Amino acid sequence: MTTRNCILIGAPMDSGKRSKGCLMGPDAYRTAGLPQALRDLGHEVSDRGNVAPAPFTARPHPKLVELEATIAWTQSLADAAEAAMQEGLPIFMGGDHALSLGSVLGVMRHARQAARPLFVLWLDAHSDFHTPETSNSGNLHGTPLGYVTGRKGFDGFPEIGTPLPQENVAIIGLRSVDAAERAALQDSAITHVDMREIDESGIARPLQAFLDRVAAANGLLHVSLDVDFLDPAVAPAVGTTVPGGATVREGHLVMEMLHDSGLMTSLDLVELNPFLDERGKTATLMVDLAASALGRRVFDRPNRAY
Ligand code: 6HN
Ligand code: MN
Ligand code: MN
Ligand code: MN
Repeated sequence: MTTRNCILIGAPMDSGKRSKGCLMGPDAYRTAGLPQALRDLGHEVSDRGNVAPAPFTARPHPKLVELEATIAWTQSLADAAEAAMQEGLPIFMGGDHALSLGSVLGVMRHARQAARPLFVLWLDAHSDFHTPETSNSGNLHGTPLGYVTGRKGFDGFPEIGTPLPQENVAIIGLRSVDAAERAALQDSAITHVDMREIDESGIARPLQAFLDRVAAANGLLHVSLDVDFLDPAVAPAVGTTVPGGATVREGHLVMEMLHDSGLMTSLDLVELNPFLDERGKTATLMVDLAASALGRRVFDRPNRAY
């Protein structure tokens, strides 16, 4: 198995939505044993501690939640992502999904320098394709795919340069998409796979088709794993639970296929809210999924009771 240089980056970002608790995520991943799980697989692992937002001044906004904080996090996380990409495989321990505004931006900058196309796999119940204008909730964790693909209305955020092509994005696990997002998504070239499709034909086929495209283009692959991709029965520690999500095995199969492909170059673990967890079971499952993405095989898994 290829040894990877895993760079763990804590991103205790909690500004992407009203309900709080994701700031405890990085320490929950550490407590659940993420660094050791990856070392046990033979990887180099360095935990770089937690990133902090760039300095900012908070101002009230009629609709958007913690806009200035979110912009400040986007700046610092983009820099952290860009730097870590030169050294190895960054794993962002979130933090809510607004952290991907920064992590994906930093990875885009790296891909540009490396002259490689970037692909993004979004594992989520939601499409996170809003803009600050289309969002009904004002929660910016619902916007990162809108931002990185170049949708308008992200005033005050860092310039993204050339947008991520919609063709290079696949969202898998969908079961809660707002009307404005649905219209934009259907008009887009983003690959979107909902739970109905997964129920009928399985998760492996659309994933493999996407991975084949990444491989054919010699692309970099950023994976963004939202806790709510998983069914709330097995992963309750998230503020945006939607019933009918991926099973434990569907989650692991995705991660195992990612490992076998050898294509993943960066990973976000987002939306874990330890305040809502049950005896650490969601944090433990997320650590196990990350381990599968880095080479743990089902046969070798430790005995766990979720
Ligand atoms: N997430 N579409 C809803 C909103 O408020 O814009 C939910 C967003 C969920 C965000 O999955 O990270
Ligand atoms: Mn999300
Ligand atoms: Mn979600
Ligand atoms: Mn479509």
